[in-house]
Amino acid sequence: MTEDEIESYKKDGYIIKRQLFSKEEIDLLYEVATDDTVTKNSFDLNDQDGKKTKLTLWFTAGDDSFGLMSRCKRLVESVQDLVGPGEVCHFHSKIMQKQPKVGGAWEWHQDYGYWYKNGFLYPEAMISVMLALTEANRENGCLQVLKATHKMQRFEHNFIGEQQGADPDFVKEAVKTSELIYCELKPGDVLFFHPNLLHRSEANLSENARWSVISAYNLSYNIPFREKNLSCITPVRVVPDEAILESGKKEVTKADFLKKEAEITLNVK
Ligand SMILES: O=C(O)CCC(=O)C(=O)O
Repeated sequence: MTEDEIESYKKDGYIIKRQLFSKEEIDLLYEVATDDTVTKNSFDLNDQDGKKTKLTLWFTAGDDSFGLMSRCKRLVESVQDLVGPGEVCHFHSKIMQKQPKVGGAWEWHQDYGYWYKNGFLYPEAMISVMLALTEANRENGCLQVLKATHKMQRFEHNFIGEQQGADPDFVKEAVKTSELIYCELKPGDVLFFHPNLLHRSEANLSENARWSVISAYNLSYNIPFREKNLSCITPVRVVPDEAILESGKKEVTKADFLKKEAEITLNVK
């Protein structure tokens, strides 16, 4: 990250790095994402209109293609530049599968609205990183953010249907005073965003799938007192950028895939 990019992240609460991953890498990752192991381990969360948002989530970043992606030098160094000093750990990754016509919406929320409930004390030590596996645009429900809302407080989060959303009264005020940004991404683009940045996405009513992977990171000093999973405080074993392609197609097979029932009690998306 350049100084300007770091400044921009601090000011706006997000930054987009275009084409951080090559077409060859995205082709390989998309092939792995559409494998049986990922789709079989996905679960649905219904939005308010009964549309389904499908995701597959795991904690440990291993030696599969997505583990290598989330541990590769360019990504971990970018995260480090944005979150500052400390040992970077991988909290979890999830493949968001927004299918054509049926992919559901996400309510306005802050990721720290959830993670606070896991007992993390320092939001500044955390970050979300979204890599587009397909094009994401306004038609297929790209992520929307309210610029600079990371400077507001953490809002109360409660269930709105099956999802947790930020207190609607506070969201209404935040919407009035903040610029709405549609984060349109091409495959290979990466959006880095602050855990207190308000964001949402609309349903995918288009003919095109919108798939992405979101990896969440944490610094090892930020030890959660209600989270049993140790990945979030285990420093990432960084691999060279070439590792993704050099290792070839490696399926995601995990002992720690998250199941929906666990999601409800753990407050982890
Ligand atoms: O992928 C999306 O549409 C929304 C995901 C999201 O907001 C999140 O995981 O925090």
